[in-house]
Amino acid sequence: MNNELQQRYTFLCQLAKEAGQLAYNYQRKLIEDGLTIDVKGLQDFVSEADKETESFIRQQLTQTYPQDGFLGEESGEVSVQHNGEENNNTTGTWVVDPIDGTTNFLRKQPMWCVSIAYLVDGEPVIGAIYDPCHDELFSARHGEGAWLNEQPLEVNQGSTDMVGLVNLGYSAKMPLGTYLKTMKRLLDHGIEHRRHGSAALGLAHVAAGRFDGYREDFINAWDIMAGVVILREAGADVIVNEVTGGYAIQASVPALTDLLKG
Ligand code: LIP
Repeated sequence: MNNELQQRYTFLCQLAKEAGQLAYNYQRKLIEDGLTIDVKGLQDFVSEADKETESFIRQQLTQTYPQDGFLGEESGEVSVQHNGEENNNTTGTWVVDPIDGTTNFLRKQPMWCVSIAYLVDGEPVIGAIYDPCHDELFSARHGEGAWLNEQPLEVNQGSTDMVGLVNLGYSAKMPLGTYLKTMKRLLDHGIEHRRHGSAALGLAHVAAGRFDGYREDFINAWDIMAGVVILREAGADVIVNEVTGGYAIQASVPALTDLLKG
């Protein structure tokens, strides 16, 4: 990995943990005093925690890497340099979900995380997903492996009869019938599923061998890009397709790829 990317990776891992701690403190505030919450749509919420955490991440990134682009769930595409000038020659783009699993966060549950990826020519080359509730940092550098804190990450290497647990994601922007067919196909083959409401964490857990696959048929770039590079480096089959307005993603141990795809 070139030195510039290595520096970004080191910076990214520290930033993900700092942003996660900030968001965690907001969840403590939520539990004690409450937070301002806006409704973006059906089962789609945003709070001051999301906005302030993303603002912190954006400020750190644009200050340190003013030549890079930025895409965040709450502030959208920002390609303006730190000094306010238009930034037309970015070397790469940071893609950020400040709190993935927002509904869980707002219901004072632990299944949420910070997800930050750096893309070059549209492909994630470094990524970090931090779960502050469990102090787990999932990270990866393209071609250099994936880690959970200091330990190398690898998908479940169990024999095929040990492959049997999948994490599914669902949003109202995808056909319900497809989701139900996927569930039925898995159950017909004795494969159990869970649904946690955080795509980034679900993807990270596949990389850690805690699940054998993840599938969601409509998702946003900021939910998945860090997970994609982490999963690729952990040995998963990763299928990302562009759909109208977003992406469809599937990641799995090779033994499950065809069944999960359907
Ligand atoms: C969430 C995703 C989840 C999806 C939800 C939502 P958010 O992201 O992680 O997989 O099913 O609809 O998009 O909104 O919590 O950042």
